[in-house]
Amino acid sequence: MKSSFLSVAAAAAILLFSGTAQASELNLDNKGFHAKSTASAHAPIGVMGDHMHKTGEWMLSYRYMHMDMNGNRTGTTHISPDTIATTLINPFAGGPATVRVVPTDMTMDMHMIGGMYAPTDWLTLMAMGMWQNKEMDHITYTGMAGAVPLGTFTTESEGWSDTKLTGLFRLYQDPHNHIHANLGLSVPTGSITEQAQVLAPNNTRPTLRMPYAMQLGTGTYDLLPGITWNGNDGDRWRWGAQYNAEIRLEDENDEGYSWGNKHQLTGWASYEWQKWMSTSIRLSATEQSEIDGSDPLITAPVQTANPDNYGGRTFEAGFGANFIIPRGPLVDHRLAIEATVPVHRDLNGVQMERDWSVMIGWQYAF
Ligand SMILES: [Cu+2]
Repeated sequence: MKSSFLSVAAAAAILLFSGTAQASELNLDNKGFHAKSTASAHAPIGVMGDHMHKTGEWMLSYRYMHMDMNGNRTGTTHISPDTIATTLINPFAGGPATVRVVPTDMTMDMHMIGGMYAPTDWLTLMAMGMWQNKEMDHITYTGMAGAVPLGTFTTESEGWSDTKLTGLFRLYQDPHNHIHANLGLSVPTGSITEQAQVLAPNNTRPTLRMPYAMQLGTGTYDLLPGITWNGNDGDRWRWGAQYNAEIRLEDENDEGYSWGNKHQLTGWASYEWQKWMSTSIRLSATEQSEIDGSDPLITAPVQTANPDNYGGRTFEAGFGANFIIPRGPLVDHRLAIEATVPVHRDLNGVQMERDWSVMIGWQYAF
């Protein structure tokens, strides 16, 4: 993992420096560029609520994200399925002493549809809905103990997630800096009662409520506070930083638990090769607490059923590119892509680990 991250970073650096020379030699910037904005006016596509709009301006957006998780870790170290099945305590009374089902792979696909509108210069309103699909592969071990595999199975959940309504409030602006506050509310429109058929250690196939990780929403109203700073050198470089959080506004949802509060700090820099194209590097640090409380229907002997096996600290690096269509019938349409890889993970308990994700997006302001 470490070596692949370094090679991605090296490739990005080479791209960055070789492009600097080319762009200044060719100086194609102003030829046929008719768009109202430039590529690097927006942050990397993975940053939400990064920019505001002018009075009366609307924006529509669509983002697609794919996330891939493979294998498990405890804290910062890798742990094998056999070790988990023979050593990780199953906390639920009446079951086996250790967990007997271990997740091995998970994918998430998210489709995010957003709208923005600025009723006045100091306020931009933003709404975002999300449809998601989650799939998790598991290995089931035979009986109450030992490391003999019984078989594998996959669970899937799909549907709308929670809906986010946010206001962006301009706090400060000069030619080189823009600062705004983000204040949002997450409305619990995502289901938290999704079920799936599983392969149990006694070789039966019951249908059970899926563990927390496979549910589609948080089940609670959540506050989404944040602050965003965008800076630029008046030429080709831009940078920014954002703090954002998810704070649960209720002690527990209808099923008896709440997700841990989440805090994220991210910073990025971008370089505009041409007015229609920029590339970016981003770092982000995320901290989330474990789940508080529990759903009494989630008691299977699997690590994901234990609320303590949630949350932790992760550092990720992102490499992105922004494009704006400079002329023609699709002038002003934006396209962007960003890939992220983990740099450091320190997870609570035993959890699947996030390996990489990629987001592509389309945005259009009018
Ligand atoms: Cu916008």
